[in-house]
Amino acid sequence: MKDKKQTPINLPNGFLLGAATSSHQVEGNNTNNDWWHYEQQDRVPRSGRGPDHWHRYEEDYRLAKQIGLNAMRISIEWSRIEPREGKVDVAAIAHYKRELQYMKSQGLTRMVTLWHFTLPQWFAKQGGFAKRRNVKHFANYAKLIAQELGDEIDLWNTINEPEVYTYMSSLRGLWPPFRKNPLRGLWLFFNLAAAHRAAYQAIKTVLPHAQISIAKNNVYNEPFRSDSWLDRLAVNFTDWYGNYLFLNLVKNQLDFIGLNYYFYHSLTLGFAGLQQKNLDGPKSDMGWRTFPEGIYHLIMELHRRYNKPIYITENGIANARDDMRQDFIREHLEWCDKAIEEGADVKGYFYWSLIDNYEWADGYDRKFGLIEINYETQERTIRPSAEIFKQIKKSS
Ligand code: IFM
Repeated sequence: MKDKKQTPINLPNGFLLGAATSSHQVEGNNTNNDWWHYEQQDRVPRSGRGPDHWHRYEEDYRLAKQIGLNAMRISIEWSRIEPREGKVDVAAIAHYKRELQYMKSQGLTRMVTLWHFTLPQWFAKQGGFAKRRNVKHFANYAKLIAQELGDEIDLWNTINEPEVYTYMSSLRGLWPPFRKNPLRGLWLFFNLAAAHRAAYQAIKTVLPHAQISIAKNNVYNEPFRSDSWLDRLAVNFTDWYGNYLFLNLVKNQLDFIGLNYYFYHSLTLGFAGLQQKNLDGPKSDMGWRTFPEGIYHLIMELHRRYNKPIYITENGIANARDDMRQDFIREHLEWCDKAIEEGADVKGYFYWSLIDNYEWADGYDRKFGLIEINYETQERTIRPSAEIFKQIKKSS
């Protein structure tokens, strides 16, 4: 790797440098979804008012612009739009329209995710995405958003991290609805693919030129022993089901690829089964090993397999001390730059996250934000690491 601090990053003209958030993690008081429901039972930490982005989005987007970003990825909260089955809340639609228009006024390109883990409670009660017959509700919602807000959306994600959701909700049972049931997980996985396809068609009937994808979490897997056929088998198998199976199910309904990158695994297969090794090295406050080079390999593999434009829809680090974030971002962007030089059509990078937020079962303890939130006073403070975006703009 070249000297990190000296290397100019040559991002192409029009490259989107942005940050991401999701509705339940930042808005506060999303009282009509399944997470909120379980939060009141203390099955997961309470999200409460959180960073109150619902009322403070103007300040947050002004800060986004101030730190040098030109794009934002947000999600729309389905349970606000349709708090009860078939009942559309026009005030919520009007709110998102104002928010999206405000983003534009700040020079921010708008990528919107339709579903980021939280289900309207009425939909969850009917079995959520685990029931194939429910997919139509999601397609109806997608069509409604296309009709009502389509003019204000530049890039679309239907769903976020389908395999993470499947794993956490139905294989590990740590997220709502806390079912540890592999068969349910299997249905969920395939139904989420069907939900994406149906939503894609629904949006296109309204907006034929809409650019639509999903945000897919891919893990960079390496064999622990490169000369071991068993370790290579472990990697090939894990790549197949974890990284590419879902993408293959929806590849004809993707106008670009959205890549979320957080994880590097060094795998070995032996008498003890499948294991992760090489766990030493820099780690985030989540305990996740950081490995910037992995983003390059994942991009090149996506480029080879699908040959479509790629956006990094998420990449970020929980780092309360803010002593790793700047190098983390710089190094990931350097590896993106290398992938671009080698022919991959990478069009944008969204850091997770713009502001500190609700990290699901980990609550508010994890600090991913470029902007620190004081949850008592709601004061926003730009972290020193956010300076990186201005430096990159100057050097590109
Ligand atoms: O906070 C999450 C987000 O909701 C989905 N992608 C990973 C982030 C960090 O864990």
